[in-house]
Amino acid sequence: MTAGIFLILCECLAMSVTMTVRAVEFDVYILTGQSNSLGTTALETPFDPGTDPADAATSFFWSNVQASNAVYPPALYGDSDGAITALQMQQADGGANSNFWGPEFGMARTMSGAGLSDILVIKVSRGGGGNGYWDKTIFDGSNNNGHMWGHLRDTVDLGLAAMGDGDTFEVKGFIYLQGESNSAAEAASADTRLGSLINNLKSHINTAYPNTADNMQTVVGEIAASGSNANRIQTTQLQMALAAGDPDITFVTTNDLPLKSDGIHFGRDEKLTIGERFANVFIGLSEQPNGVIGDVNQDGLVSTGTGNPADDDVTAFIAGWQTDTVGLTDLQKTLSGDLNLSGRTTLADAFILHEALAAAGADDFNIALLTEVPEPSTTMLLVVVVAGWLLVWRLRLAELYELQPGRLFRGFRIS
Ligand SMILES: [Ca+2]
Ligand SMILES: [Ca+2]
Repeated sequence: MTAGIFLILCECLAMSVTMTVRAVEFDVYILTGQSNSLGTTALETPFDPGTDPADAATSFFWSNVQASNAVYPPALYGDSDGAITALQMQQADGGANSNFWGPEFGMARTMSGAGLSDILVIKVSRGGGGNGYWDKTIFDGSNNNGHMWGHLRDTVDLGLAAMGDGDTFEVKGFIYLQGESNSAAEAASADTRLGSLINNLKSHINTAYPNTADNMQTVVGEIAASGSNANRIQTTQLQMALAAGDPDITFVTTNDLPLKSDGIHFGRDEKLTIGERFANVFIGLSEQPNGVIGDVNQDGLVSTGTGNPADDDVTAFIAGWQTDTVGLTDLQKTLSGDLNLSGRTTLADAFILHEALAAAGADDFNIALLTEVPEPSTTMLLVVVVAGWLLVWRLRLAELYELQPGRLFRGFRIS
């Protein structure tokens, strides 16, 4: 091989390496609203969200609108310059706020902690502003007066188009935190305008990318100082009523959280907490067990016998025996054998599995398998626990005998 051909081959190889980028399946969450969605940093020290590994792992696209804006396209505080970046604080207002950041941090970190990945947050917030700015009907009549609808639509389009070739996505969530500035007329239509906004956004996304927003769930955050005047009270009541009547909308309360000294903005810790609450709604919606009692590995069946945790629930249960599942999602708890979602995989869970195996006609649970799991130092403790458990078990079986005599003889195999 000549040196020239060798160099060409090397170059081709290098190109193919740089071109082989993993295609990502993004879960997209769209955040909009006024200043508590934008997230102020004035009046507090420290004001930053700190650091977390989830920040670098979260994809982020933003375009935030100035509070004084009255035109479309709007004047911005700043944007991500058309690119998807890692999660980060955003550009300042040149005044009291040295940066902006909102519930996106607590939300992304909580989702990451729950094992969710490939999250793209598209943020389109505004400093202040009543819900008329987000109204498509107003926008269609006067682009300037409805500039946030136009800008939300445009920014979502740009964010979705900024993904890499081959990347795919599903719009999982819409997060709305708006209403402190509603006028009396805007407060009176807080429910219908939010409902229209959700429908218009879904429709717009689905028109460009069919079916990608079909399962979009909406989370509405309770505005700050929600009881402080008649417009805020009405806004909150109507938003709550809208959520109560629609399974795809969830209202998240915030009125237990203190406000900064301005009386209208949430501070650093509260912003993180609100984001965590938003995330928990989405995690709860997307990370539920399948409803089959005893199905540790979540394959839809209660079965045993193969020794492979992928299709043997007993093997999967043994693998998760005594796991501390506090803080995990219900799905993660179940996969760890914590079938009653109590926070630990214990004998109570083994009993549930035993009952489910019996109901499914599968082989009985062999309790001796549990004694093989712990370290030698804990084996004696387990023997004592198991002995007590067997006593409880026999009592339970005796109960069953009175109700269902035939089931006594399914008893518990001890080898
Ligand atoms: Ca199973
Ligand atoms: Ca448990």
